[in-house]
Amino acid sequence: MKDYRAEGIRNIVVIGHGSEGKTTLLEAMLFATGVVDRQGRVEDGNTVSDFDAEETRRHISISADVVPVEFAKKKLNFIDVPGYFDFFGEMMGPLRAAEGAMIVVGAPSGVAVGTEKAWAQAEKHKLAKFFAVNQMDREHVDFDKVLAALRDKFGSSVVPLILPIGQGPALKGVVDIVAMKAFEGAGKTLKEVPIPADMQSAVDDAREIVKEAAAGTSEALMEKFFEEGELTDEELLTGLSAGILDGSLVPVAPVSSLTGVGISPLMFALAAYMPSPAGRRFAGTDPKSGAEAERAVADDQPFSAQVFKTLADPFVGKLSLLKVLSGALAGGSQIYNPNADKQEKVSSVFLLRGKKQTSADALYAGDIGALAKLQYTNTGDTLCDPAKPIQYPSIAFPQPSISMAVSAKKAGEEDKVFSGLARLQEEDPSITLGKSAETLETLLNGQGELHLEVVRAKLAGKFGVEAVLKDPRIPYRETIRKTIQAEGRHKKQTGGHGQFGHVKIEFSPIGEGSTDFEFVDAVVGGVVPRNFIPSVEKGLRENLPKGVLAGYPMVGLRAKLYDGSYHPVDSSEMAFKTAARIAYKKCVDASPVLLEPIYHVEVLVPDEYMGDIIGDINKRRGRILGMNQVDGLQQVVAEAPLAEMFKYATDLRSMTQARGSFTMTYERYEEVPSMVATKIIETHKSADEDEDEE
Ligand SMILES: Nc1nc2c(ncn2[C@@H]2O[C@H](COP(=O)(O)OP(=O)(O)O)[C@@H](O)[C@H]2O)c(=O)[nH]1
Ligand SMILES: [Mg+2]
Repeated sequence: MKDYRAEGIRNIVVIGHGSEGKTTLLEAMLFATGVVDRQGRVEDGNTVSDFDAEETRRHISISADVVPVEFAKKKLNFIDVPGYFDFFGEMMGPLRAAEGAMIVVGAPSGVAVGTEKAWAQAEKHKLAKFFAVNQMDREHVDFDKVLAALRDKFGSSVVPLILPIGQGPALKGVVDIVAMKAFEGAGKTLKEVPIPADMQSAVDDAREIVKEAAAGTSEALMEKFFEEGELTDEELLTGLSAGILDGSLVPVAPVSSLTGVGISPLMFALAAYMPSPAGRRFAGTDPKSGAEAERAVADDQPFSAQVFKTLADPFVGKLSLLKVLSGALAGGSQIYNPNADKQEKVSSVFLLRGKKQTSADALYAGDIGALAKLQYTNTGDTLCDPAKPIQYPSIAFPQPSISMAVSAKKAGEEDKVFSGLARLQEEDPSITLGKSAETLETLLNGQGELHLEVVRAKLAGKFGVEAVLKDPRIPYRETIRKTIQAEGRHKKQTGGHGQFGHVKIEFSPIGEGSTDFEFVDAVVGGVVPRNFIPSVEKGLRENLPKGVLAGYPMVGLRAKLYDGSYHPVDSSEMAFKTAARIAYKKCVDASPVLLEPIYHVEVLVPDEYMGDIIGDINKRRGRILGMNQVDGLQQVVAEAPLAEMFKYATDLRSMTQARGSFTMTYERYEEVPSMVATKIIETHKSADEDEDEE
C-alpha cells in the first residue's frame, strides 16, 4: 500500500441493516481494484472482512474490520461494521474514527430499521453520508422506488448522483450524473459508453436536481445558478463537497456487489466527494491542567491518536486499532496514555486490511492503523506525545439490555473462563461482567441473546474453555404476614455429652417493605442464660438466607425470645443455635409469602407499536403508570416484575422490528401473587428433592 497523507485519505464507516451486502460490497471493491484476484463470498467464509471464526461460521459480521481500498489516488479507509443489533456496540468506535458514512441499502428491501438507525448514528456523529443501493442485480428491484423511499424517510437532501442502466438481471451499467458519462461492465471490463437515449430525460432531470442541490450550499453558487442556470464542473464539485460535508446533500449510487456493476463509479464518487480528515480540529483537555486543548489533523502537530477498537489477535496478542488525530507516529516511539496515566512503548506500527497486518514506517495524521501489545491501553483511550499531552473524550458504549448467569462448564476452570471473558471484554466493551449481590451469580451482560451466545462461542474458540449461560436466578425474598409463637427444643441425651437447648420465640412481621431482621431479647428470670442468648440470635441469623417457603432470603422478620429453658451440663451455644433453627422453621405457620423485585420500566417506541407494548406489559403482570411523548416517540412508563422481563430485550426487538428501546431500574419488592408463588415453591421443592437424591 502506498503512503497517503490526510488530503488523500477518506475514513468511511460502512453501516446499514444486517445482510444488505456491506461486507460483499467491500469485497467487490477489493476485487475491482485488484487487491484480491478472486472475489470472496460471505457464504464461503473467504471474504477479506468477516475473518473471525465466528463470522465465517455464521456468515454474518460480528466485529468491525478495517478494509482500505486505493482508488483514484486516494485511500478509502472503510470500516466494515456489523448490521445486526446484537453487535450495535461495534459501531461506536468506528463512528468516532470516520469523517463519512456509507449507508448500504438493499434494493430488494429498501429502507429498513437498520437504515434508520445507521442514519441516526451518522447524524449524531456529524458524519458526511452517502447511500449505496446494493443488490441492484436482484429480481424485481426498482431503483426509483428505493430512491423515493429514501427521500420520503430522510428528506430532499437525498440526491441520486448515479443512475442505473437497466436493473435486476438486466442491470448492465450506470450513468454518472456529475460527469455526464455512462459506464458498462465492471472492474477490468468496465468501459465508457454513450448515455442510452431512452435515459436522456431521466439523466437531465437528475442533473438539474444535482445542480440545484450543489447551488443550494452557498449564496454565491445560488446566485450564479439563478442568473445563468448553469454551474461549471468545478463549481459543481465545490457545491457537492460542501453539501456532503454539512449534510445538506446525501448522494445515492446504485451498485451490484455480485456483478460488480457500478462499483468503480461508486468508488470514484466516494473518493471525489467524501471529506478528508485534513485540517479537522479535535477538542480535548490537557490531562495535567484540565484546561481545554485542541489538535488539528496535520503532520506538523504534536502526535495524538484515539484507540477505537481492540482485537485479541491469536498471534500478536492484543492489537489496538487507532486513528491518528494529529502529528505522526513511528515505530520505536515512547507515547503517553492519559486515560491510564502510563507511558507505552511502540514496537512497530501496522496498516491493516482485514486480518492482514502490514508494518509501516509511520502512521500520519488522519490515517487509521494499529499497534501491537500495548500494555495499559483500552478502546476509547487517547495516546499522545508525552511532552504535549492531550486527552480526548472517551467512547460511550450502549448499556447492556440482557443478562445471563455465567459459570464454567467444568469445575476448576472458573479462572480460565473469567480471564477469557476479561480479554473478550477488552475487544468488546459492550459486554460487561457483574456479580448479583443477592444470588451471588456472575452475570454476563450484553446487547442480546445472540451477542452472549457469540461471546460463549468465542471463549471456547479463542481461549479453549467452555462456559455455561443460564437465565439468572430471580432474587426472590421471603417474609411472614402473621405473628406466631414458636418453640424450638433440641435435646440429645443418648450417652456421651448430651445437648439441650430450648427456646420460645415470637415471630412477627416488621412491616411493609422492611428488609431488616430484628432480634428482641425479652427473656426474664434467666430462663435462657445470658451467655446463650447471642447463640439464639446467631442461630436465627444463620438461617435467614434460607427462607421456609422456597429457600430465598427471609426479610422483615422480628424475633422476640421470651421464654425457654436450659440444662446445667448439656446446654451449649450449639444446642441453643439448633433450638433457634427448629423454632425458625415454624415460620411456615406464620403465613410466609414470596416477595419479588419490581422494576421501573420505560419503553420508547414509534406510535404504531404502543398498543402492542401496553398489551404485552399487562401480560407480564405489569402496570402501566403513564405515557409521554419523547423526541417524536411514545414513552410507555410502567412497573413490572423482573421475573417477567428477562428476555424483554429480544421480545421488544421482535415486537417493534428493533425500533423500540427500553430502560429498566430496580424499584422495590412486592408480594408474588399466590398462583405464581405456588409454581416457584414447587420448582424449588422438586429441585430440593433432586438434590436429596444425588
Ligand atoms: N444478489 C446479490 N446478493 C448480494 C449482493 N451483495 C450481497 N449479497 C448477498 O447478501 C448476503 C449478505 O451479504 P453481507 O455482505 O454479509 O451483508 P452485510 O451483513 O451487510 O455485511 C450474502 O448472502 C451475499 O452474498 C448483491 O449485490 N447482489
Ligand atoms: Mg457484514
